Amino acid sequence: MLYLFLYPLHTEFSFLNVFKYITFRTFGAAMTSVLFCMLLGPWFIAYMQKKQMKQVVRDDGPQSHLSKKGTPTMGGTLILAGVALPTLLWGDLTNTNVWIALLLTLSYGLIGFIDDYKKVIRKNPKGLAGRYKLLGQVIFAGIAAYFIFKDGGVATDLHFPFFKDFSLELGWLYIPFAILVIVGSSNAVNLTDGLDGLAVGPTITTSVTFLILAYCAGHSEIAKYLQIPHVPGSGELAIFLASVAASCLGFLWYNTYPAQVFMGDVGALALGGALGVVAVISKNEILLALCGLIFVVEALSVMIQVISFKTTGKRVFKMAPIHHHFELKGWPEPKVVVRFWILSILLAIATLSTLKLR
Ligand code: 57M
Repeated sequence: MLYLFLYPLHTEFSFLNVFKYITFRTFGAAMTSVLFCMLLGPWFIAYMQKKQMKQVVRDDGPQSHLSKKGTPTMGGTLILAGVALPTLLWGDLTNTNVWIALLLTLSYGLIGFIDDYKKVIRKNPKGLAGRYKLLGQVIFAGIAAYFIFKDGGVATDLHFPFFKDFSLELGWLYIPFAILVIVGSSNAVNLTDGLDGLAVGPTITTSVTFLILAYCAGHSEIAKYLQIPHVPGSGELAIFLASVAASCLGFLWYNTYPAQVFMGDVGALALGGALGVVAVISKNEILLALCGLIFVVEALSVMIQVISFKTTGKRVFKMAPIHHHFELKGWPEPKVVVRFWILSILLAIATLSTLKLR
């Protein structure tokens, strides 16, 4: 909004020329988001407490989790406001990719909100039935994928890190592939969100990494120099991703151990969807699996556990998702979380290093 209103005035006031630069607006969006979440956090937590929006904790989980009963939840609404408002304020609102990323994120937030609402307010422990959740995710991802290829100007070939001259032309199959990436990412982040700060940390490292990747893909000269696909307009996603990372950082202030608030499905499904959709738009789907390997491993641990239990009657992990396995092995919760963060930072460095290793 500031870009649309203030940049045209640069002919009269030359200092307004600064609004042209994505880097300046990225910084502005990040500062707005982090301050928004940090300053409104205490009010939000008190409000959720007053309205009895408290987490119901399953009693078949690790014993240490029983003390978390009553923690205010649905903090994702604060995160999403901290993403949407700064993106609208600092982003170029004529950019289709920004709208696709933002609306997909908010639509996934809506699915999560309905789920949380049923669990927390209606006291229905099952929440929104899994099949309706998945159906909603597939429909919204399908709409996003359609617009990415129709209006976003994104090609339908799949690129692989390390191989600069090789790409796989998927044609219309790119649409189901994009849906798989977005829905898979959303559910993987949701499964990861089971310890204080566990999902938020890798979401910050992944969104900062994708901020750099999207900026590079959107800049014709940098993309040419790095020999990565050039996606016109994807640089503007840096503003959206800065808002995601900074909003999560502000939220982490309150979500770190011992958490004063959980994000709920409204946050987890939306953040995972956000990472998935920017990976598709910036043509970095494979790199999302590397950068977000923590999320992939969490989801795989559930699949392995379920398949093993159904076929052999035996469990591979003490409990899935895998973070519960380490908890039950006796690692204190903050140790599991910080070690997963360390791995996520290393994965982000590995992801960025692929930019030069081609
Ligand atoms: C949601 N939700 C947390 C909070 C958060 C198929 C099965 C593996 C599914 C899985 C599942 O339901 N996962 C998705 C995980 C819950 O947190 C809420 O949910 C939101 C995210 N969607 O924002 O609102 C609990 O997680 C803890 N938590 C924190 N700090 C945080 O910052 O400590 C969350 C955020 C909270 C709190 O305790 O109450 C959750 O885990 O329920 N199911 C499971 O994860 C369950 N695993 C399981 O059943 N494993 C089985 C098989 C079938 C794979 C096995 O290993 O044999 C575990 N979860 C729990 N208890 N709570 C085990 C039992």
